[in-house]
Amino acid sequence: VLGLVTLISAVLFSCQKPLSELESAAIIPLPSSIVAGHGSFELNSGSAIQIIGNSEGLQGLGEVLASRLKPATGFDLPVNADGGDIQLELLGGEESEAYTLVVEEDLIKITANSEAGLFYGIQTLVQLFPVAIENNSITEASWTVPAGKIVDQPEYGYRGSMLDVARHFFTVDDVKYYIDEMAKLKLNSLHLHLTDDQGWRIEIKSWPNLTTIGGKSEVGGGDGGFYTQEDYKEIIAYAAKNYITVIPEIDMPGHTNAALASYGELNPGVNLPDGDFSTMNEGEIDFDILDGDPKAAEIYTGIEVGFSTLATNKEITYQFVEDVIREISEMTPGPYFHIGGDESHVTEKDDYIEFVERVQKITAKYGKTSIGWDEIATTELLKGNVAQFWALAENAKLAIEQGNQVLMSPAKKAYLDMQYDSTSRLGLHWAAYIELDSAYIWDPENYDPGIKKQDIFGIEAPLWTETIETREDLNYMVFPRIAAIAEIAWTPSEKREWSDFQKRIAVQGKRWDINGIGLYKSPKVEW
Ligand code: TNX
Repeated sequence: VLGLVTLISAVLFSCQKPLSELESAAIIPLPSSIVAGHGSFELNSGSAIQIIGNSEGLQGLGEVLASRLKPATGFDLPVNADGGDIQLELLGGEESEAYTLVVEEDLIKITANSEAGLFYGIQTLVQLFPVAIENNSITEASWTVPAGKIVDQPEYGYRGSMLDVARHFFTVDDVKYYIDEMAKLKLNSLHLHLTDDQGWRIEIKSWPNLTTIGGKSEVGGGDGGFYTQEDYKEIIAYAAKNYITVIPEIDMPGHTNAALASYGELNPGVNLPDGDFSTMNEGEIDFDILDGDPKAAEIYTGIEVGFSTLATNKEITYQFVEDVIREISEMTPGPYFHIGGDESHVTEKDDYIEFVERVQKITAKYGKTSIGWDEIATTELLKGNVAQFWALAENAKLAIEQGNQVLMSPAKKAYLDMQYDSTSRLGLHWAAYIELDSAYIWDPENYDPGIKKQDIFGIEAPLWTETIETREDLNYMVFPRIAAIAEIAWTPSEKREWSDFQKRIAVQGKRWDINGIGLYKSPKVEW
């Protein structure tokens, strides 16, 4: 009997193609489950993309895939409702970002319960083609995809990166470029740090000086710049097509010199009358009796932090804050508004608390959940609001004690502006030098004993731009580390292994090279 079984399985086995290399494919972030099949699928000029299911975005998703495959292959893959050897199927069922990708010899099928899931399946599929798929002109190659099955879903629902467009301004095109690269790594949240001491970057119709004055400076004395409301909406729409939510940040009450330079009345303690000013409302003060209105601050182009504050005890300040939050919230479909709150070193503690508590109520009034840097946890947080851990675990713990969650951006690991080592041509190093292995080897749920898995809202890698002026600079700081952070946010910790990531990131580096991204070639990788 045993002989017969062996014989039968030998016969069956000999009919099959060898096991594919799907399990060692260079997918970043690494999927939760990969099982190799036999043989491979080959894309050809007769291939077609079939969309199955009911949703407005399906056609667009088909086109996303077709346009990713076209430049290198030259194939004009049609997107059809019937017939096609690459199928995208939207299933009914509970909303999630999960997807399943099955590759057989004559069929590729991606299924998901949401458009976002299909979008992530598409990103994985593109990574399964030879790296030459990234070429921008027609390339002779056999466009094969290893057979097998991938079942995948993210570990964290918020997977983000922050771009500081305040210290140096980045154009709408730069931001779109950043969105494209984030999307390929399955990041879903773009936090825009829109204001700081050195510049105000978003048009506010009711306070026009913010951009006519505050928008025209940046670190080092350059011209700065700002987004019109139309520009901002364009960024939001572009992000949405990439299943990315934009989180606008107005940093306050500190980091506000650009606003204070635009409007004198927002400044505290300048030309104020004697007496108990803090109990007076703006309307009750007759500035005419003073020797002039409060003076606007000077434009600031240095990189020191912690010297500025809004006048937290003037009603005009809250009118200002409310106008800004209202105008931005009305343009922002995403549920979050980032209120900053970091390094307010010249705001009295009590004033800080009162201010942050009041501002949280204003964002709630406009339907948004507040996120703020970890210092906001020293105030009473509204339910559901999020503290972004960057420096102090004590603050993260204060948030957790209040029943709020923490967005993990520990500066020692997740800050994309930290230098790789002492020879890095850009960046700061106040928190740490962060080589690629250091950016990869950490676990959010074990980072601090006081922060448990259930306390973690998500993971975000901020890029501060004091030393970053151009897209080239940005590329050097962001790539490859953003891939490490994306994998920490997507892949369960027990699946992550540095030696395996080292191999996959080398292949990813080839893709970035083809796309002209001048990444940092870390000596920790054999590129
Ligand atoms: C600290 S991180 C800051 C930023 C700087 C950054 C530079 C945080 C909430 N505040 O204002 O740009 O360090 O690494």
